[in-house]
Amino acid sequence: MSDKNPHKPDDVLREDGPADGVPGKPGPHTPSVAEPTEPHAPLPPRTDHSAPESVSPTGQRTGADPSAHAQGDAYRTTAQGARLYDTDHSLKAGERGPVLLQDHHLREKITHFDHVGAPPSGSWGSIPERVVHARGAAAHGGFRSYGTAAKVTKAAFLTGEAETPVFVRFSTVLGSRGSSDTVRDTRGFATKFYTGEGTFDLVGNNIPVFFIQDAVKFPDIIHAGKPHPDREIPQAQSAHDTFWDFVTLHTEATLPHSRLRSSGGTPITLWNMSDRAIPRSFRTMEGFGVHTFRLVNAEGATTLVKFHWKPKLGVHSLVWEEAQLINGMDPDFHRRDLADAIEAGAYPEWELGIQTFPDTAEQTFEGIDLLDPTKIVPEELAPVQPVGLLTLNANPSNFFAETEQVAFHPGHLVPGIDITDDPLLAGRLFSYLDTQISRLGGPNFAQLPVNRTHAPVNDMHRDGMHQTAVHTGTAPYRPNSLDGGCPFLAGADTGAYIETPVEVPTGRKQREAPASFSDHFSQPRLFWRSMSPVEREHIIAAYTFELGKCYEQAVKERGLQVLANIDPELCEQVATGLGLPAPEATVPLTDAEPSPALSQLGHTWPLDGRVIGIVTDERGDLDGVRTVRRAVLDAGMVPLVIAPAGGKLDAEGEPVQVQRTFATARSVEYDAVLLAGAPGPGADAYGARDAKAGDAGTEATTDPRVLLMLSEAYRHGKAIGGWAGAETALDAAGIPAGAPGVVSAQSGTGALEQITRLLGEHRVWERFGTGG
Ligand code: HDD
Repeated sequence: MSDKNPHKPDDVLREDGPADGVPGKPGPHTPSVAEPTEPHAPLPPRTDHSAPESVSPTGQRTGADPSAHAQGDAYRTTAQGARLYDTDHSLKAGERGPVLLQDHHLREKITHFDHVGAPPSGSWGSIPERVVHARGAAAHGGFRSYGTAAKVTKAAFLTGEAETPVFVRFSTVLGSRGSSDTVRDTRGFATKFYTGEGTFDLVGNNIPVFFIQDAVKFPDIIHAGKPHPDREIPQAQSAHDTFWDFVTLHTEATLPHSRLRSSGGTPITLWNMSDRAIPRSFRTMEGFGVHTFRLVNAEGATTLVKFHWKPKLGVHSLVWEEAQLINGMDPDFHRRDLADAIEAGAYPEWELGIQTFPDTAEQTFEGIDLLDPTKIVPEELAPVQPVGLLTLNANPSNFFAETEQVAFHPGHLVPGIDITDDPLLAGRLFSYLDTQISRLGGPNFAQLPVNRTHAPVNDMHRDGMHQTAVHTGTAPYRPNSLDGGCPFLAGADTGAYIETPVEVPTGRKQREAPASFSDHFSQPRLFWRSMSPVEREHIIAAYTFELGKCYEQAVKERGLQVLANIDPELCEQVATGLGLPAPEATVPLTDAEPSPALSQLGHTWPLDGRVIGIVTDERGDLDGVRTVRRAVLDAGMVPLVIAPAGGKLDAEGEPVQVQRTFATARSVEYDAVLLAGAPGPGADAYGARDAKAGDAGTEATTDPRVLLMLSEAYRHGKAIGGWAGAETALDAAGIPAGAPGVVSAQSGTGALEQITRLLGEHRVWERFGTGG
């Protein structure tokens, strides 16, 4: 891909010059390596930009409309023009205390953000799409507790035996509703438990750390990640200047003068550059509640916890080229995969687990700040204890009514589950309720079928847009005597939700983060050191790609500085790819003990649902194909027969149904590819038109689409095999005989047996440069 910005003339494709300045000379648009902190007049518009001009009633041009100059003065203000001294920290009762409702700037900033979800154009879907996590897919299912959590919580759905109905929505974060599934991004993993005590929502992600530490920064990170506001490019990508500009600024270490301690984009950015950000399937993702929650047991004792979802199928990712190909070939890849698996009865399952920590005044564990959502607690320090099993077993019957209208909210809590003073969680408690007001058209969204609680509702929320409940009585207030005092309040013994009366830390009312929030590098280093060589190779390639797609030199340089503070090897390799010098670290590098649980390699996973493509044509060993299909099905996997044309392959015996043709099949759909035995002359050509069986003098050439499938499968580390005569096609595809993960056998079952062993590790890791 060209490095050139098609929108900029050559002379502004500069390394160090501005868009509207002299090439080579710093000008007003040259970003600085550090965040500018001295107030100065706004930068002039770029030469290629112009704002709409106002026209007088008589048609005279009156110059640019001043309203086009919002964000056009040196000092940042509220919408009412009051100057701000801090827009990076919520107002708290003490440094580690709860966020205050009186923080009107926080509420103004988040409210404005919440209500900008874009209405999709077109006839389908006429409500604003979610401002983040717009693209998603969902399923119904059930959660069965193991009863093991009773020690730490009284929440009935975590302790009792009854199955709790659930609705789970998976999503990407940045892309709009029509974007592709397999982009590099964090994935949402939101679960609604319809418990008898009220609804509990666990609104998590597939990455256990977050971009920022304080919710007041959420509009900033999302504005930086979303398409550039001038041209609305790029869609659903983080590989662009504004994203990297933001995440590489604002680290205390690189900005010693800044009072901005809370930001911390570095940990999640590293996760996002790892294979975690391109999952193979929603079914093979872990999920995390991210924040530390507080559980309360029947005796009132409290425990701090982090929630984890562990997929039964194992954690499994795509490789980057595969993800990019899928974006074009099947943008609905993840959505389709989830729906197909459920329809086929291969119900995905996740175990819910908790890490537990003593609820101490410090709210730390082994020196790790539990209120900082950019930090994990390694599983080796606090093992994940299983508490129940989630099974997704039904697809929605109406995408709009269920997947689109479902409204999650971290404030949907049940007795036994309470929150902590994590400042990111505090802002979420406001945002999710607020955002539904415009997305779902008013305050009564809880009455939509998918959002209705399974517990009896007895509220006094009268009237309002889309009210469908018919409240009775004449006294919707408390206290009242006219309705006989009804409804009454419950107490601890009658199932009330009572907040834990924890001590509030003392201190001033302030906008500041605790000092521990400014450690942005020790955990990224821990993550890096926990990766296997092949995972490191993928991370290096991802950074090289993403920073390489940035146009601004200063952004690339700052990106390298952040990497130098994580690990010199990572920095050097990426710098080499960018053709830039590698800077030295500006912070001491810690010798963080690696956490093997963070690596996706080194495990053997179940084979359920793995897809095996079987390539054949009418001259192939169809008996062998039938036997292999049956064996694949018996092993709980999915066989897909691929042939030159659709229909049935008729030979003696039962006809073989073709499921994919050479025109519709691409390697990305399969976890492994098998070439059916080719018993006769020309059969190993797999459908090539010029290779009629037995044609003397005609050189049989394998169909180029089969060759492409094989070479892609090989590059992407997939198991490949064939039986009796298939070797010629492998050879034609340039796949060396005896290469790792390439098997050949006398019979189909022999080849399948070997392939199956390889699939347990998901991929043939030795194929990647560093050899796993
Ligand atoms: Fe959020 C949606 C996950 C921080 C504001 N978020 C949303 C969804 C998920 C998450 C999975 C999609 C829910 C669905 O499927 O409908 N968000 C997270 C996690 C976070 C997080 C794991 C940090 C630990 N979010 C976060 C902050 C804010 C928001 C700090 C704002 C202050 N999130 C929203 C939102 C959304 C949302 C604007 C968009 C649509 C919706 O809520 O219902 O309110």
